[in-house]
Amino acid sequence: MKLLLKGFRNGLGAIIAFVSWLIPVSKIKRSEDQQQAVDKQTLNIELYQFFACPFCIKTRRAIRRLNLKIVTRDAQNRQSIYRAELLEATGKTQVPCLKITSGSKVTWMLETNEIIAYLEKRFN
Ligand SMILES: N[C@@H](CCC(=O)N[C@@H](CS)C(=O)NCC(=O)O)C(=O)O
Repeated sequence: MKLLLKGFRNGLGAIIAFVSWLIPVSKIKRSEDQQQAVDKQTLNIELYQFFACPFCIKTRRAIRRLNLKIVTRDAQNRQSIYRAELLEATGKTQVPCLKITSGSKVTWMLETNEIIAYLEKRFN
């Protein structure tokens, strides 16, 4: 039963991911210099996520709209080192989670709305 529910959730998530991919996003346009500066900053940001999670899909759409090159890390696969990292850092495997590295300081940010608000404030 649990396995069936999990399969249904993942299937539904995959459909949402596909539909979201089909719906175009209107991306923010920047000058080449501005975009390069933003790209440099986003080298220090990673999104820990599941491919078919609706919260992650919403976050990825915001990232696309903000025209950010943020690398995604798969935290779904039980063997994934990123899942282990996430668990060690936050005490849970909740996604999406944004990892922000600033020098030696690392911040792990949970909650979709908080992540999107942070990215919009920093890069809008
Ligand atoms: N309140 C959270 C909810 C996120 C959430 O429920 N994520 C699910 C995946 S869709 C999750 O992380 N499940 C795995 C877990 O909690 O270990 C948000 O808005 O980001």
